Amino acid sequence: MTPHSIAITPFQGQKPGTSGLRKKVAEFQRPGYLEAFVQSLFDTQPALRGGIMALGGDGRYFNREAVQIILRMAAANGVGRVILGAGGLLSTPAASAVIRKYQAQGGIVLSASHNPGGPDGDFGIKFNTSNGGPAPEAVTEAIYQRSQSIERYLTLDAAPIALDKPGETSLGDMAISIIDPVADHAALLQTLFDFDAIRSLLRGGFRMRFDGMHAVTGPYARRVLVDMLGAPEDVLMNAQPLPDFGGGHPDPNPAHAEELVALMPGLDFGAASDGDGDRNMILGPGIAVSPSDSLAVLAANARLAPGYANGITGIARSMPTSRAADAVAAALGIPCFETPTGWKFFGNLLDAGQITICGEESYGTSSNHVREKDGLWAVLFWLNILAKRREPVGAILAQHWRQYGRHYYSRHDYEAVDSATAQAAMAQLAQALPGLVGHDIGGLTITQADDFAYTDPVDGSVAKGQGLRVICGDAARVVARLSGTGTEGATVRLYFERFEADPARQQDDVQTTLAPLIDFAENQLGLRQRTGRPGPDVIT
Ligand code: VG1
Ligand code: CO
Repeated sequence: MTPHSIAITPFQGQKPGTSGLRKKVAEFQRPGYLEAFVQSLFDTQPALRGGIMALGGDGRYFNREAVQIILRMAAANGVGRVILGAGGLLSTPAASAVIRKYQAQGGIVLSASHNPGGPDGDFGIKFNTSNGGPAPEAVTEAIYQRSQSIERYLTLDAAPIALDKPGETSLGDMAISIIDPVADHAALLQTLFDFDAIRSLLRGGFRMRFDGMHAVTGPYARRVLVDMLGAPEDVLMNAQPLPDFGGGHPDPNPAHAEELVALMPGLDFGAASDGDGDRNMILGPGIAVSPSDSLAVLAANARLAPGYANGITGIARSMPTSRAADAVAAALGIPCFETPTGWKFFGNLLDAGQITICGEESYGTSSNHVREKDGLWAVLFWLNILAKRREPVGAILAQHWRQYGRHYYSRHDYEAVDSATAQAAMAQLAQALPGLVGHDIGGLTITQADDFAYTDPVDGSVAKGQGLRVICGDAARVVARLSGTGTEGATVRLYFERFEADPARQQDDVQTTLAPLIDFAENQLGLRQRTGRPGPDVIT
């Protein structure tokens, strides 16, 4: 099997966004499209030649075809060994764990995460580096630059390999180790949490459901919750991965997980994760835990879990994530870092040991056990806390707010807006920023208004244009930014945060509490008016 070279011309727009390259399936199916991007990756990542590469995806439509294409290309490009999840599956956190365990030089994860799948849905490809984390911007930029001048790709003529059974095989000179996609990740999680305590909680009449949303986490949840922790089979919902996610939107938030939300009055705990298993949603009866609060609660209770019994060194959160975590860090006397949106910005801080736990408002939390966000990790962490504290989710939150204050929080998304309209709205706010300081929002004085820029404290790299923010001291914030994961038009995200120290006012309605901030954003950006929509498409 000799590698051969196929001529191609570059495709426009192969620029990875917040998390990898995401496009409509039809775009990825264009002849040479996936190949052009993958060859750009091999051309710019010489360490993969002769090295080890992990490969797997979230099982969405086109996953299996893409795996075969990438295997042939990897062999032709001289990769030494591919570690492949059986069935072509690996959740994003599992891929991170696998890269680290097998000391791979990198890995490819096939996923468009929470974006819908199926023939008319989205597909995506992400590259993770040898630390197990999403490629930093310098790497994705190099891949993109290469894609703009690519003129050939390398492949082999070979029959598709059988993907589904673990074992050793090969393609040309390249070894392929097909592994159980769940085992390594499950074993890692077991080292972090008190499985005995969780087992006794689950056997003691505790009522929970885990919603896999027909995405990749189902098999992981089955192994950990049912096989290892002894939960009854019926804790699992939608646990069978399907190429179109059963027609659903594999985004674990109360808006998209209605089926689980509807069951909650009769349950003690509900959880869900997204397409590629890196997000998590946590519900208690009558309460949805905001992801920003979840990060803060995990940090405050970290010592209850064996993996964090010695405490945490620091916390990081993405800029739009509420400052609830900052309050915990201050109380613990540890640093709290504010990074741009996207997990790639946590990598250096984790590698340098400056943080142990990090999270985003978009239902992502994780720790230094991997270099990705980890949905099942967060669910187990909550179960560990519940097993030790034996209090309802709502009581844990109420106590947390009494101690640290409550950061009321909500995100409003205007999805698939015409790009020019979205740009104009953002430009209007950007222009207004310098004049806003000193004005007030509902009686709160604006102390700072800027476009967030970040200098990485470890390597000094700079990321600019990371979101417009209007800050009222510690009391409130309004943030606006454009999504970097959408595949249609532009999605505008508005983030609202309001601090409340008074326990008597910590159980109010979130949207009502945030109303002055929401009105301010409409005055500044005019999204309702510009789009003709009555309000945001999704409120979380
Ligand atoms: C969104 C979230 C961001 C997250 C990213 C990838 O990005 O806001 O916090 O890191 O998705 O998550 P954006 O640019 O659309 O706001 V996942 O689970 O979709 O890989
Ligand atoms: Co995801």
